[in-house]
Amino acid sequence: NRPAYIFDLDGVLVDTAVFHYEAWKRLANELGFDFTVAQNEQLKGVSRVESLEKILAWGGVEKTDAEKLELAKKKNDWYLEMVAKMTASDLLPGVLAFLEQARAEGKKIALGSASKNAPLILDKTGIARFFDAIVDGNEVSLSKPNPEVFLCAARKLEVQPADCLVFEDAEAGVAAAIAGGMAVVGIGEEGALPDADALVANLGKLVK
Ligand code: B16
Ligand code: MG
Repeated sequence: NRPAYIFDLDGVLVDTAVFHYEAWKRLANELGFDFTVAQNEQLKGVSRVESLEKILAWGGVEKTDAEKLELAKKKNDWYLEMVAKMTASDLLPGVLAFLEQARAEGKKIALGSASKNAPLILDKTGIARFFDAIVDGNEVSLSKPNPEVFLCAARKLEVQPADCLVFEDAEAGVAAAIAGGMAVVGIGEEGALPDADALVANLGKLVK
């Protein structure tokens, strides 16, 4: 029963993970290799640059910083083509109802995402209006599991970490919330995210 909620974006509010996966896979394939679905799990909640570094390492490919910048842009352009088609129907089950419930209960609401495209996605899916504060990859450079993104959200909401409940789908995100001294609800299949305080399949399960 905490007064502030902090939501991760990808995997909690929307399923942009599939778009990220498709775009990264296309890039890897172009470079002449592939990676597994299990490896892809390690990219969740991780920034664009760090994701690219991991993928290049898996493929045993070396690139200069300038080339990396170009590759990251290429991936992001493909990703944005998919994001451009998003609407409210791309929200994960129960998201709208849960955000409405949280508002009605007077919760302070923030976004804590690693994505630089977060504002665009909130806009396309029509949920920007629910957020009192937004912290995304444009202002935080330390990737989850570093707690910076969530601590910054708490500061913007003017609450203490102990007042916050984080909703996260990624291992790195759950670790970030714990490191920040916050409680965390994991979003995932049974058995996933063992370190989370609770686990639900989606936010709809928390609608009263
Ligand atoms: P962008 P989240 C994360 O979003 C994604 O899970 C991760 O796969 C992605 O690389 C990262 O955002 C950066 O996204 O390329 O749009 O800046 O889960 O922290 O909301
Ligand atoms: Mg996520």
